[in-house]
Amino acid sequence: MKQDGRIVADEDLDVVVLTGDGSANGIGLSATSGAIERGLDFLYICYDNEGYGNTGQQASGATPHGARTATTTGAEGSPGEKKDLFGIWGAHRPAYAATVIGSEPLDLARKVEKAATLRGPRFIHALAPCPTGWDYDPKDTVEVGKLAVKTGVWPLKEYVDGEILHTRRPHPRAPVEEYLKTQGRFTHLFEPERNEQVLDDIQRRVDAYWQELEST
Ligand SMILES: Cc1ncc(C[n+]2csc(CCOP(=O)(O)OP(=O)(O)O)c2C)c(N)n1
Ligand SMILES: [Mg+2]
Repeated sequence: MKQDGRIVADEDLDVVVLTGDGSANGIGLSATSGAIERGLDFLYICYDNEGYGNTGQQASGATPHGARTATTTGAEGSPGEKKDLFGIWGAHRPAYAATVIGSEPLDLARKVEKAATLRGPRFIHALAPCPTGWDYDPKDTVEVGKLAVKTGVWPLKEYVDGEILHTRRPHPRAPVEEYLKTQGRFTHLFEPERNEQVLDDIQRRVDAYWQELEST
């Protein structure tokens, strides 16, 4: 646009990408990787409702283990693991990356403000509880978000100058069941009988994340 004279050369343009998890983890990932690699100046915000929502909540690369989606309908739910998109961004050494959630608005605001002051590829990854896709009453959105943080399922952190800093450390950590039980997409793990195997798998992975962090 500058070359064509459609904007003046010194115009301050902020490029903001707003995208879902299906696009960020799958459809658009290679293009995004190329943009980070080239050091382009953009703020990339992913609102992550853990599935291809617009087309009917099919499983995406962000769908957590055990969740029921339109394409993972069996007794065990989704067999895969949620992709570590924050880690994928971190591996590119971006200018900044952070995870946020709407139920922690001060943490969210601080990180977005920080991202806005920097230049280069910057990533904000928002877990976005989704009443339709996750099957819960919209009035519980803040509570579901708070439980994602309290149980350690959604770590709040940022990547600055090659280092990862956690901005909240849930202590004591609530059992993941408290979070899972709020959502219809996990009902099959509790009814007609408890699926101890999958529940243990989910808890173990969350425990492993925080234990590794505490040992470093
Ligand atoms: C390249 C491409 N493939 C498929 C689609 C069809 N499509 C439109 S919306 C959508 C779901 C996107 O999911 P996500 O990025 O997670 O956003 P959400 O709808 O969950 O907010 C898909 C697959 C598309 N628009 N473009
Ligand atoms: Mg989505």
